[in-house]
Amino acid sequence: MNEQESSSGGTRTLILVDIQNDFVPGGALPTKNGDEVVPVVNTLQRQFDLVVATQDWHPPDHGSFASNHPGKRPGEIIDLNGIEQVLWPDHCVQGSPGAKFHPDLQMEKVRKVIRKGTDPGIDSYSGFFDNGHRKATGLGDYLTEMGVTEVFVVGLATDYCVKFTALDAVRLGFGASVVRDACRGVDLEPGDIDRALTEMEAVGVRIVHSSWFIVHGS
Ligand code: VGL
Ligand code: ZN
Repeated sequence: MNEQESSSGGTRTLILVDIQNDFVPGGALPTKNGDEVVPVVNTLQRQFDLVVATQDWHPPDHGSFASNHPGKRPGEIIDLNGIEQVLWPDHCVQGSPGAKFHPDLQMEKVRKVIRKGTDPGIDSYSGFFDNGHRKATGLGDYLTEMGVTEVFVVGLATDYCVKFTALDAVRLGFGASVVRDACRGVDLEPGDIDRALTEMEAVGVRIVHSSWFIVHGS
Protein backbone atom coordinates (compact mmCIF):
# COMPACT_ATOMS: atom_id res chain seq x y z
CA MET A 1 0.00 0.00 0.00
CA ASN A 2 1.67 3.21 -1.10
CA GLU A 3 1.05 6.70 0.24
CA GLN A 4 -1.70 7.55 -2.24
CA GLU A 5 -3.74 4.55 -1.28
CA SER A 6 -6.08 4.12 1.60
CA SER A 7 -6.92 0.82 3.22
CA SER A 8 -9.85 0.43 0.80
CA GLY A 9 -7.48 0.57 -2.16
CA GLY A 10 -8.41 3.93 -3.72
CA THR A 11 -7.08 7.42 -3.49
CA ARG A 12 -8.20 9.56 -0.61
CA THR A 13 -8.79 13.26 -0.59
CA LEU A 14 -9.16 15.96 2.03
CA ILE A 15 -12.12 18.32 1.60
CA LEU A 16 -11.69 21.69 3.33
CA VAL A 17 -15.19 23.02 3.92
CA ASP A 18 -15.76 26.78 4.08
CA ILE A 19 -12.70 27.80 6.14
CA GLN A 20 -13.54 31.44 5.51
CA ASN A 21 -13.29 34.63 7.54
CA ASP A 22 -17.04 34.95 8.09
CA PHE A 23 -17.18 31.57 9.86
CA VAL A 24 -14.50 32.32 12.46
CA PRO A 25 -14.70 34.64 15.48
CA GLY A 26 -14.95 38.23 14.26
CA GLY A 27 -16.86 37.15 11.14
CA ALA A 28 -20.53 37.55 10.27
CA LEU A 29 -21.57 33.97 11.09
CA PRO A 30 -18.91 32.70 13.48
CA THR A 31 -18.54 29.18 14.78
CA LYS A 32 -17.19 28.93 18.32
CA ASN A 33 -13.37 28.76 18.16
CA GLY A 34 -13.60 28.14 14.43
CA ASP A 35 -10.12 29.57 13.91
CA GLU A 36 -8.69 26.67 15.95
CA VAL A 37 -9.24 24.29 13.03
CA VAL A 38 -6.70 26.08 10.86
CA PRO A 39 -3.45 24.67 12.34
CA VAL A 40 -5.01 21.20 12.61
CA VAL A 41 -6.09 21.33 8.98
CA ASN A 42 -2.71 22.61 7.82
CA THR A 43 -0.99 19.67 9.53
CA LEU A 44 -3.53 17.20 8.15
CA GLN A 45 -2.89 18.37 4.59
CA ARG A 46 0.55 16.70 4.72
CA GLN A 47 -1.22 13.31 4.80
CA PHE A 48 -2.98 13.90 1.47
CA ASP A 49 -1.90 14.10 -2.14
CA LEU A 50 -5.19 15.63 -3.17
CA VAL A 51 -6.79 18.51 -1.29
CA VAL A 52 -9.89 20.39 -2.45
CA ALA A 53 -11.76 23.28 -0.82
CA THR A 54 -15.30 24.58 -0.84
CA GLN A 55 -16.09 28.28 -0.59
CA ASP A 56 -19.47 29.69 0.41
CA TRP A 57 -19.96 32.38 -2.25
CA HIS A 58 -23.26 34.22 -2.10
CA PRO A 59 -24.56 37.10 -4.21
CA PRO A 60 -25.82 40.07 -2.10
CA ASP A 61 -29.45 39.17 -2.90
CA HIS A 62 -29.12 35.60 -1.65
CA GLY A 63 -32.32 34.08 -0.31
CA SER A 64 -30.62 32.72 2.82
CA PHE A 65 -29.95 36.24 4.10
CA ALA A 66 -32.53 37.50 6.60
CA SER A 67 -31.84 41.00 5.27
CA ASN A 68 -33.49 40.01 2.00
CA HIS A 69 -36.78 39.13 3.73
CA PRO A 70 -38.39 42.23 5.28
CA GLY A 71 -39.40 41.65 8.89
CA LYS A 72 -37.38 38.44 9.22
CA ARG A 73 -34.46 37.91 11.55
CA PRO A 74 -31.46 35.56 11.48
CA GLY A 75 -32.32 32.18 12.99
CA GLU A 76 -35.90 32.24 11.70
CA ILE A 77 -36.95 29.53 9.25
CA ILE A 78 -38.77 30.25 6.01
CA ASP A 79 -39.86 28.38 2.91
CA LEU A 80 -37.44 29.32 0.13
CA ASN A 81 -38.82 28.06 -3.17
CA GLY A 82 -40.20 24.94 -1.56
CA ILE A 83 -37.26 24.19 0.72
CA GLU A 84 -36.99 24.89 4.44
CA GLN A 85 -34.36 27.58 4.89
CA VAL A 86 -32.71 28.90 8.05
CA LEU A 87 -32.15 32.63 7.68
CA TRP A 88 -28.62 33.86 8.30
CA PRO A 89 -26.89 37.18 8.71
CA ASP A 90 -25.34 38.38 5.44
CA HIS A 91 -22.17 36.30 5.06
CA CYS A 92 -19.62 35.22 2.47
CA VAL A 93 -20.78 37.82 -0.02
CA GLN A 94 -18.90 37.30 -3.28
CA GLY A 95 -15.69 39.32 -3.30
CA SER A 96 -16.01 40.54 0.31
CA PRO A 97 -13.27 40.06 2.94
CA GLY A 98 -15.57 37.69 4.85
CA ALA A 99 -15.71 35.35 1.87
CA LYS A 100 -11.93 34.99 1.70
CA PHE A 101 -10.25 31.88 3.03
CA HIS A 102 -8.73 32.29 6.50
CA PRO A 103 -5.37 34.04 6.00
CA ASP A 104 -3.46 31.27 7.80
CA LEU A 105 -5.02 28.45 5.80
CA GLN A 106 -2.42 26.84 3.56
CA MET A 107 -3.67 26.82 -0.02
CA GLU A 108 -0.59 25.53 -1.88
CA LYS A 109 -1.90 21.95 -2.03
CA VAL A 110 -5.49 22.86 -2.86
CA ARG A 111 -6.08 21.60 -6.39
CA LYS A 112 -9.67 22.70 -6.81
CA VAL A 113 -11.96 25.28 -5.22
CA ILE A 114 -15.69 24.67 -5.45
CA ARG A 115 -17.77 27.82 -5.01
CA LYS A 116 -21.32 27.19 -3.84
CA GLY A 117 -24.44 29.08 -2.84
CA THR A 118 -24.18 31.30 -5.92
CA ASP A 119 -27.85 30.90 -6.96
CA PRO A 120 -29.93 33.48 -5.03
CA GLY A 121 -32.95 31.15 -5.05
CA ILE A 122 -31.43 28.16 -3.27
CA ASP A 123 -28.81 27.52 -0.59
CA SER A 124 -26.03 24.99 -0.86
CA TYR A 125 -24.65 23.56 2.35
CA SER A 126 -23.10 20.52 0.71
CA GLY A 127 -20.02 20.82 -1.43
CA PHE A 128 -21.63 18.37 -3.88
CA PHE A 129 -25.21 19.60 -4.46
CA ASP A 130 -27.56 22.45 -3.65
CA ASN A 131 -30.01 21.87 -0.80
CA GLY A 132 -32.67 20.54 -3.18
CA HIS A 133 -30.23 18.15 -4.89
CA ARG A 134 -31.23 19.92 -8.10
CA LYS A 135 -27.78 20.86 -9.37
CA ALA A 136 -24.40 19.26 -8.83
CA THR A 137 -21.40 21.49 -8.19
CA GLY A 138 -19.03 19.27 -10.16
CA LEU A 139 -17.11 18.10 -7.10
CA GLY A 140 -18.44 14.53 -7.31
CA ASP A 141 -17.46 14.11 -10.96
CA TYR A 142 -14.08 15.70 -10.32
CA LEU A 143 -13.26 13.31 -7.48
CA THR A 144 -14.42 10.32 -9.50
CA GLU A 145 -12.21 11.39 -12.42
CA MET A 146 -9.29 11.65 -10.02
CA GLY A 147 -9.88 8.08 -8.87
CA VAL A 148 -10.94 9.11 -5.39
CA THR A 149 -12.85 6.53 -3.37
CA GLU A 150 -12.46 7.96 0.11
CA VAL A 151 -12.96 11.50 1.41
CA PHE A 152 -12.02 13.13 4.71
CA VAL A 153 -14.12 16.18 5.55
CA VAL A 154 -12.93 19.02 7.77
CA GLY A 155 -13.84 22.68 8.36
CA LEU A 156 -16.89 24.79 9.13
CA ALA A 157 -19.56 24.32 10.16
CA THR A 158 -19.96 20.83 11.63
CA ASP A 159 -23.76 21.08 11.82
CA TYR A 160 -24.28 22.56 8.34
CA CYS A 161 -21.79 22.43 5.50
CA VAL A 162 -19.52 19.72 6.94
CA LYS A 163 -22.53 17.55 7.72
CA PHE A 164 -24.22 17.88 4.34
CA THR A 165 -20.94 17.41 2.47
CA ALA A 166 -20.25 14.17 4.35
CA LEU A 167 -23.84 12.92 3.89
CA ASP A 168 -23.68 13.56 0.13
CA ALA A 169 -20.27 11.88 -0.10
CA VAL A 170 -21.80 8.70 1.31
CA ARG A 171 -24.83 9.07 -0.95
CA LEU A 172 -22.46 9.25 -3.95
CA GLY A 173 -20.70 6.08 -2.86
CA PHE A 174 -17.49 7.53 -1.42
CA GLY A 175 -16.13 6.30 1.85
CA ALA A 176 -16.41 9.30 4.18
CA SER A 177 -14.80 10.33 7.43
CA VAL A 178 -15.14 13.53 9.41
CA VAL A 179 -12.12 14.60 11.45
CA ARG A 180 -14.02 16.01 14.39
CA ASP A 181 -11.27 18.11 16.00
CA ALA A 182 -10.71 19.74 12.60
CA CYS A 183 -14.32 21.01 12.57
CA ARG A 184 -16.37 23.54 14.54
CA GLY A 185 -20.10 24.12 14.48
CA VAL A 186 -22.75 26.80 14.84
CA ASP A 187 -24.97 25.11 17.49
CA LEU A 188 -27.91 27.41 16.70
CA GLU A 189 -29.78 25.12 19.10
CA PRO A 190 -27.53 23.66 21.81
CA GLY A 191 -26.79 20.06 20.87
CA ASP A 192 -26.92 20.60 17.11
CA ILE A 193 -23.25 19.67 16.72
CA ASP A 194 -23.63 16.40 18.62
CA ARG A 195 -26.81 15.58 16.72
CA ALA A 196 -25.01 16.25 13.44
CA LEU A 197 -22.24 13.81 14.36
CA THR A 198 -24.83 11.16 15.32
CA GLU A 199 -26.72 11.71 12.06
CA MET A 200 -23.57 11.33 10.02
CA GLU A 201 -22.50 8.17 11.85
CA ALA A 202 -25.94 6.67 11.28
CA VAL A 203 -25.41 6.66 7.50
CA GLY A 204 -21.86 5.34 7.69
CA VAL A 205 -19.67 8.41 8.06
CA ARG A 206 -16.71 7.57 10.27
CA ILE A 207 -15.99 10.12 12.96
CA VAL A 208 -12.25 10.20 13.55
CA HIS A 209 -9.75 12.36 15.44
CA SER A 210 -6.71 13.92 13.78
CA SER A 211 -4.49 11.67 15.93
CA TRP A 212 -5.89 8.73 13.91
CA PHE A 213 -3.41 9.70 11.19
CA ILE A 214 -0.45 8.99 13.43
CA VAL A 215 -1.30 5.31 13.05
CA HIS A 216 -3.18 5.19 9.75
CA GLY A 217 -1.67 8.14 7.95
CA SER A 218 0.76 6.60 5.53
C1 VGL B 1 -22.73 27.52 6.35
C2 VGL B 1 -24.65 28.43 7.17
C3 VGL B 1 -24.79 29.19 6.03
C4 VGL B 1 -21.56 26.60 6.55
C5 VGL B 1 -22.85 28.27 5.20
O1 VGL B 1 -20.51 26.79 5.91
O2 VGL B 1 -21.70 25.65 7.36
N1 VGL B 1 -23.64 27.58 7.31
N2 VGL B 1 -23.88 29.12 5.06
ZN1 ZN C 1 -23.95 30.42 3.41
